[in-house]
Amino acid sequence: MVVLHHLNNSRSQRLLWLFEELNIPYEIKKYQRDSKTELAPEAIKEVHALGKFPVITDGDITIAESGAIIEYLVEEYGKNLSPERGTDAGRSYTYWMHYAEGTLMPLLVIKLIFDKVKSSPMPFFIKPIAKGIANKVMAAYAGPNITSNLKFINQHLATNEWFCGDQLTGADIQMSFPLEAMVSQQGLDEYPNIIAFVKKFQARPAYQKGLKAGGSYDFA
Ligand SMILES: N[C@@H](CCC(=O)N[C@@H](CS)C(=O)NCC(=O)O)C(=O)O
Repeated sequence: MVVLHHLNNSRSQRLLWLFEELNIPYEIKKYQRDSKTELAPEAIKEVHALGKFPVITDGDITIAESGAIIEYLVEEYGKNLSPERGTDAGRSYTYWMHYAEGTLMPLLVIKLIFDKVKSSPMPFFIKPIAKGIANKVMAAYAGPNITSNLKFINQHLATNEWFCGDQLTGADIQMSFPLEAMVSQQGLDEYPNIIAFVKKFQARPAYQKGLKAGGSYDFA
């Protein structure tokens, strides 16, 4: 049976949606973030050396990286969630599958780190310097890039029901985490197609089942 190593409030939530969508039996091994540092527990390093979530095992196969896991599960258990390779939809699938963790998530992580820098306790004379650096990086790099990426995604969703056309695929599941995290934290009122997309996938019965199975999750 496939085992999902699942961290609360994390990228592994989207895999629970995928399992339910594919209707395959799975087992969840739950881990909790440290309540102060929010870091993952060390125990996951016994499953995969890098100590990040999600990780799955399927018999003696171990796979990390959400994109690699989604591709594996879809290939093994649910080809209907992957468009035919060599078609426009197939190229789109590869693009969005890489884009989610290769382009979009790094920008969100930069924002998260600098927001943390600004709100962290520190000596009063360091605070303006730290705040100044954080604001500069956000204004010169991360901020404009996040905006251009959100416009790009919103535009894509204006003419595509799902990321690869008119059918749900693994790429939608891969894109779901950064988009629902941003909608829940920032609202994204100026990007109505992104909001509609998030509402649409969150309403799916398989998504709701995955949500119940995973436990606490702040972004739904
Ligand atoms: N690109 C990787 C990112 C893995 C990753 O950073 N996971 C986060 C969860 S959202 C994690 O394990 N964080 C806990 C930590 O760094 O201690 C993937 O998509 O699987």
